[in-house]
Amino acid sequence: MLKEYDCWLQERKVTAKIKVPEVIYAQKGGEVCATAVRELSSGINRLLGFVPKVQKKADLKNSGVFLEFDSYLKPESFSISITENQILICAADDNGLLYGVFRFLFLLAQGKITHGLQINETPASPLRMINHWDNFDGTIERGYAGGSLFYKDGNFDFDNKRIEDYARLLASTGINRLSINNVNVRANAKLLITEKYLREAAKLAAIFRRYGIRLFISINFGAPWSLGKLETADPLDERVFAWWKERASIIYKYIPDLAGFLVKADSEGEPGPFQYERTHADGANMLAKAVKPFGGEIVWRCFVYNCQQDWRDHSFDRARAAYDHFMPLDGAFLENVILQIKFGPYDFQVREPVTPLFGALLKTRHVMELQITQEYTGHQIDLCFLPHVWQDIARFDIVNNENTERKFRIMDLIGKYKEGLSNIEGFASVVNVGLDNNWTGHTLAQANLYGYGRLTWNPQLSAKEIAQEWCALSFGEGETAKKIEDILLNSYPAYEKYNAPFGVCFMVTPNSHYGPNIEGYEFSRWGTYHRADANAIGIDRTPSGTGYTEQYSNENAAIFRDASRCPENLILFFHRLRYDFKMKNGNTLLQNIYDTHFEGYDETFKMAEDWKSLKDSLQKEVYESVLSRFEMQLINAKEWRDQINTYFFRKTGIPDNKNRKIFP
Ligand code: GCV
Repeated sequence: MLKEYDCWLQERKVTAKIKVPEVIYAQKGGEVCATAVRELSSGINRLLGFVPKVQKKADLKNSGVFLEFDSYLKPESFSISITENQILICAADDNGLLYGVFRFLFLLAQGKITHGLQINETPASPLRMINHWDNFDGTIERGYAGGSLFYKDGNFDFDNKRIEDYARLLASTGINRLSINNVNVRANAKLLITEKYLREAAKLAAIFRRYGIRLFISINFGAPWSLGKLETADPLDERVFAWWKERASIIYKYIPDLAGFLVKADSEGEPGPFQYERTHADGANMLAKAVKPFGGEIVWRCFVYNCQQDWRDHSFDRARAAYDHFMPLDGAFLENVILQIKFGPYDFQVREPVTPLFGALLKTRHVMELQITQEYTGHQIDLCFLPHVWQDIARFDIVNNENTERKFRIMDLIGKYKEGLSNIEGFASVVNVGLDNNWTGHTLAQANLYGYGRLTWNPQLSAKEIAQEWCALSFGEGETAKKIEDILLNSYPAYEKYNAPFGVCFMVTPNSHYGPNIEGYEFSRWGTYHRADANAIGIDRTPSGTGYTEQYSNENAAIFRDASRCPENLILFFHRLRYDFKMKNGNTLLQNIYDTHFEGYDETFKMAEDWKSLKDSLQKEVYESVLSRFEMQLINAKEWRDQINTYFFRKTGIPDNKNRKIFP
């Protein structure tokens, strides 16, 4: 029986392929090591039905499960060795032991613990971070799974047990950092860095600490004037620095291991250094100096663009913004500043190219920002298995040089920053959880949270591998799990097809970002246009247009600027094309638009039917709650299909060559 609340840490009796010893020998470590021992003991009980004894003193001759420290291993790494009568989990530090324990339990649950097994794992990314966009009033910006786990009515309000269960879920996939409040720091959230709220924040930090997760606080760059009664927040004003320094010393009294501050500055109305004609390096470095004595870091977002654009002005291209703002600053940031860059140049669209800043920034630490919450990918009403999106991103080759064997794919570069190949240190992602009993609204959206953690740990994992693991852990082995795996893997292609194929982006309802509104953003200030007319669609981003293609490495620029070489799933991002443009399958662009939208709906219909075929093998509540989401998704997919097809039929007057129904 799936307990939705337990996600991938289900209680299930498995038949182990080896005899798991009944004694755990645990070396003395810190708080996180104690958690590892508890998790191991309760995990064995959950899966094998007995509670092992825990002993401190290890006799290596005995049979037992041994948790050992091994200083030769890298930070947060672990090894697992299974011999005749012993299970050895080794790590250099507490976090490593906890991750080793969870991996052992995952493998046990999947029947993969066998004699002679030897595993060594090191996380690819040192920084594996979750961002909460939770507001103090209890709402969550872009949240689709109920209210905030942390706040209500302007105050902290959390259930310790629930937070602990959440920390356990995150740690089990390897998450080690978490920001607790929305990057839009408004209303009471500005006061989070004052004594009034820090006491409560410290309690939250204490729970996450036990699971090896350190917190970030999102701060408002304007705080020195909005809270501090200074008339300025100018980063080069000594009084402003002194204010932040004092603030930091107070904050760190409450949370001594705070990871640092997360900052959204000069973006969508948030204050920032531009107001004082200072650079983002000036802003970030001033804060970095303030937190440095306490070991803190500044995570500074690169989502900086002009959101007051005039749609009439074709010369300005929002896609260029992150690179144009931050590339000139490469090397200007202090060592405890990390830039957080959205994966694409726009904003978490269903398909956009990887931003050219990755690979270009060589002297600045940075992480890639993803979005687990489904802002543009169906609001956790529509099923969209995001590891599929992320897999494509991870496979992006920043150099793409055909003349060399060497690959410079994102997934190979993550964590290699010390080798001077890239400075990508890991990932941050906006999370998809809330107070709903199943955490994520759509039960199958739990796979996205799980998948994000796994991918930050090992970006080489494919969407299929992640789907397989998650299904086995959540639904057990067998036919049902296999069918759900197929449904997950079919979901992103279907969603992309009825939503915005060929990288066209933003045909979505303004503000809510659910459902179609094809010209919703066409005449707005947000800079996200497709400019469809009777003959053509898309933005020319080649040198004859906005020149965005030239921000990429030579080889990538050459591919993107040439419509015959550009990947078709991105072709409308880079090119303005006539509807009669011939695609690789021999059909016109217009016919491909019609085809994908019909297919997207049909594939969604098929997913819903596949789900219905599982009725007798699933527990009623799970079956019905997911079915009701599929019913809503079908309505949405139909709207997308019909509105888009009608829109282009009306523009062009050209019918579908297969004579399917397009409404006039
Ligand atoms: C937190 C998009 C979203 C906003 C979000 C912003 C950001 O514009 O729609 O809700 O604000 O991104 O990432 O800062």
